[in-house]
Amino acid sequence: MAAAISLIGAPTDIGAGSLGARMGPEAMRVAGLQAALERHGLQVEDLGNLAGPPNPWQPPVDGYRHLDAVVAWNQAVHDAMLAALQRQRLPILLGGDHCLGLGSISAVARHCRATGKKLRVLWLDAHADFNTNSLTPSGNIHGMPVACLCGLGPQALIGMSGQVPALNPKWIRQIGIRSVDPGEKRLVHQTGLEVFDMRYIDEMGMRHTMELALATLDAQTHLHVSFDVDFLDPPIAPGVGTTVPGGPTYREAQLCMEMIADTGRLGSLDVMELNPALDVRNQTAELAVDLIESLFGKSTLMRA
Ligand code: HAR
Ligand code: MN
Ligand code: MN
Ligand code: MN
Repeated sequence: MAAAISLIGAPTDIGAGSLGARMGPEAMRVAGLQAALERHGLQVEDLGNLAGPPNPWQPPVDGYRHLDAVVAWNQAVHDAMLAALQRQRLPILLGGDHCLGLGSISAVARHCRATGKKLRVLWLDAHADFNTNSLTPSGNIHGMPVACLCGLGPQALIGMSGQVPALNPKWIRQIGIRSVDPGEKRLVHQTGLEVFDMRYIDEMGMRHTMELALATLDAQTHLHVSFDVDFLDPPIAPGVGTTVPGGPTYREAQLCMEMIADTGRLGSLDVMELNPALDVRNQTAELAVDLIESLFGKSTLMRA
């Protein structure tokens, strides 16, 4: 995991149900992300922020809020992530709301096809993000990116990787899930998504969960982690728009990140949904930085 890192900011809340995730990239920088990674000997460049349309805060049209603007932001994210991957960098997308996971993972899927790599996507989230325009209760596209990546969604979004679907559902593991809408739940089952929900983590523990989620990786696997900060238990991570009680504790989240680091296969990362307008003294951004350090191999005892 000596890969050099590129930070890419995507300052928008275009797909969200509350405003503020547009400030997420700056909060991560203020919390010292780049310096923290550099302290672990990693080489880090900050590519600054992408540009895109403003958030017009409109009601849904045909079950989507802001579809055109969501497409524009995702195209910018796709292009920046792909360019970084093509330079052999390990890109970290700083969101921004989780609709941008679509552009990010579409770029990763395209890169893996071009380089003959296998792809595994870990979706760390309280939500399955598997709605469609007919199932969504809100029209917010941050509730839809996983469905779009599996080919269920509007043409402008599902085709972004150059192939539909961008992902085989078998490549995805969802972890921490505890809020799924009724129609969304049926579609998750129909599609056969592998979901390690909070019930599973309660019963089996984070260690066993991660052993299964990371099973069958090999030297040819590109591991992408899409980290929605609302994955975490709300008392330790209040700075998100859609908190759901009963998420992983600090220790469980650390173990999750450490076990991913141990694979040595991490190839790209999204850090999404951080909303500084709802945070308390930037604590959620600071926690995210702490967890990202673990994801890149910080461990309690120094390795020689
Ligand atoms: N399921 C709800 C909806 O689709 C809430 C989705 C919230 N999503 C995020 N990202 N915050 O996971 O509207
Ligand atoms: Mn590569
Ligand atoms: Mn999400
Ligand atoms: Mn979520």
